[in-house]
Amino acid sequence: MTIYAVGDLQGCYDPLLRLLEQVRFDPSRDTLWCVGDLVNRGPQSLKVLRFLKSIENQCVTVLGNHDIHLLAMAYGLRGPRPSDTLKKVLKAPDLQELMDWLRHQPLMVQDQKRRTVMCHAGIYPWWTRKQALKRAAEVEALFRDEASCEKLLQKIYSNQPSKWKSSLGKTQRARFIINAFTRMRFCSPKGHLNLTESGYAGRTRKNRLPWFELSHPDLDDWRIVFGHWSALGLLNTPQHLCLDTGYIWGGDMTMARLSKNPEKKVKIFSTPFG
Ligand SMILES: [Mn+2]
Repeated sequence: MTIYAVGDLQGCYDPLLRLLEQVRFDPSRDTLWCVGDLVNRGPQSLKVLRFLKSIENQCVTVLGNHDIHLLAMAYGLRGPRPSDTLKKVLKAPDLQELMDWLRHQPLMVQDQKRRTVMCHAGIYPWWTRKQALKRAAEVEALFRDEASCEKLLQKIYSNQPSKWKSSLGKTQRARFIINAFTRMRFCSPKGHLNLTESGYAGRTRKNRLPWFELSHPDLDDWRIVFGHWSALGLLNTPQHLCLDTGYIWGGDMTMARLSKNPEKKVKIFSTPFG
């Protein structure tokens, strides 16, 4: 089995198809991993969702902040933002099925053989791999139950708490877990998330480091596949693979063939904007 991982699709279906053709993706043999943010900003969110749902047994995706925004809109809990392009999805006759599929997607996945994990934004540096998986599962269970999903979506839109403590109350805990997995970019050396900055230039500031520059207790010989941070460009090291190359901003869309051995570099494929 070959695993191909693709960066943020953001409602862009055509370049996804071009990449699948380029790698000769064969659903009987291969699996597609998506780093999340399947929808929004681009013009083809509905097509992307229908396509991924149609290959759901060959597709592993994690939830991104835009996917969660769409869920909140579908439940009528959030209004549109000026840059949203989700109207077609929200009016689709199969909206309910698509949203049911979406809220069953995880926040984090792992492939033990390849020693590879995937999430949308990153893994909070103060969590071990096992803790991260457990905390992801905690929120995934809430999303999978329709009533608790709706309740949770009403309460997650805040940047607080900025720091993890195991003593956090239920809602604060869920909110932090979602923010870390789907929105994190910078973190302070003491563990505070900075959720307001998205650039990359100021990376050397003392109190604001990219999350992946802070060491993880037990992920040294694992690879973390993620997206969400187009300003980074392609990041391809043995430990970190960021596939968000900002297609929606005129960059490439990027796909990687994940090597069986995480120490080996992955093979990168890309298709230009347009
Ligand atoms: Mn994102």
